[in-house]
Amino acid sequence: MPFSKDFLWGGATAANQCEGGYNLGGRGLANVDVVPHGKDRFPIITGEMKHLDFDDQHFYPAKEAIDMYHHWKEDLAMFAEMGFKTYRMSLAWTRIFPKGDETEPNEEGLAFYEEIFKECQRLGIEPLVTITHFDCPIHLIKEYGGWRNRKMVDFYENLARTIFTRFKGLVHYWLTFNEINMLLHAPFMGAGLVFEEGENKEQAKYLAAHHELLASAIATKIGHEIDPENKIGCMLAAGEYYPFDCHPDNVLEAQQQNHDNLFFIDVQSRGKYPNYLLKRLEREGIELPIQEGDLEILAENTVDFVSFSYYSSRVAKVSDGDADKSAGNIFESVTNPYLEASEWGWQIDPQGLRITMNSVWDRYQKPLFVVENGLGAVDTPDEDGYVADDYRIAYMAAHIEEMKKAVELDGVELLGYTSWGCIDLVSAGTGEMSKRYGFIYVDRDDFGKGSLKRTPKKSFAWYKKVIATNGEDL
Ligand code: P53
Repeated sequence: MPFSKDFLWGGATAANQCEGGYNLGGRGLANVDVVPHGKDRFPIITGEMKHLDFDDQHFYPAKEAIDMYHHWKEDLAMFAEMGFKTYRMSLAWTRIFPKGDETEPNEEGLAFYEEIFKECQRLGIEPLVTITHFDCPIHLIKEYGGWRNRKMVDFYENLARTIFTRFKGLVHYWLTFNEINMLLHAPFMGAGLVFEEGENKEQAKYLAAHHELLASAIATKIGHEIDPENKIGCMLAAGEYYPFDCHPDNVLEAQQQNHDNLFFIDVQSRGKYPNYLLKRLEREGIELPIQEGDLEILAENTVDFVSFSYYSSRVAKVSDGDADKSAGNIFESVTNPYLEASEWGWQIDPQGLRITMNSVWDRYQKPLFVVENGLGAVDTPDEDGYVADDYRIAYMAAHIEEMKKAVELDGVELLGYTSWGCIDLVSAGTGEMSKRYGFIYVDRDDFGKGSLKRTPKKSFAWYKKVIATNGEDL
């Protein structure tokens, strides 16, 4: 049997993509609330377009999302019915600190999450909590400029201390920042950055990177002090870069592109900035805002495990124009001629999961956790509202099969697997509802119409069987 009997099977969501209730319970506004659906989304999430308030021209899907704020009990019951051992979710920072710089938390927000965690424990589900999943209080962006400001480290520390204290004993698995390397690709989502005119963007990103890495290490320290039972992990948007071919230029290019993503995890897991990064920043005239004592904090507070999302592998080729670029993702990649793609142009590569797991394991030698994987697809319900999503089952079965090989044949240590968007939710990249990942269909469209009714898809029964057989019967 490849998976241990306490293997953590489950599913994953993020507050900003499912919770809604954006103005309820004393919650403040966050960056993700003001990110609309439609053509302006991309320039906004990449920090190129300043948009920090609502207007009448756009639809804002995160405001209500799938209204888990009011449906969480019924949703958890469905997760329990599938046999989830864990449920990955994130906290909305602005429910707990509405503006972000208060000293005292909002009790209503803390009580909301406490209820959820208690219900999880009652159902035998271990919560896996992402402290920040692409969210940053809008006040901290307007007043302080987001993560380019070192004060953010203190605000995050206050958040971390508050939640570790309050949820002690209810939560044991934590992730500090979702897809921390996304900061380089979608800096408004990843770090609350909006670029000023004429600003050195690279410099701003690496300021933010150092502050987040420091905040992550401080949270790890506090989390361990408050409860030695806490397991605290980092989170990488993974997907190995393959060289386009065996031309050494392309092999080197792939290695360097992998470095650009992995340096964050090198810091969080090995405890120091890698030389390749320090040398490159020095060449480019970018300075890291390292202050006395920072390097010790990073060195002394490394993570307990390494988690990552995996949707696709990527391909690196020394640039000869944009002609063969693969569509549909924030990460640059050229098209891999050996692979099929999803309806959104994400290339499908189950073996890439085994390859990625091996690379990450070889590099860090810490337990891994696959905390996102899945297929975003258009689902068409029949007249009873039932979706026969065989394509999703095929995608997931193939990936779990390869994950099994990484464990059984290669000896990679793996804590668990949580599929992305176990219930349909808003897409982070596009803001659409129609890009669905769930085992549970939610009746809502791209413009907020629909009853919000939840209906199990064919994959619901399939995943239940996968969990019941501990991954034997795919
Ligand atoms: P969507 C790409 C673009 C945006 C977010 O993505 C991404 C990625 C993955 O490489 O990261 C994660 O919704 C993220 C989730 C997100 C999921 O991928 O664009 O952690 O929030 O929903 C899927 O299809």
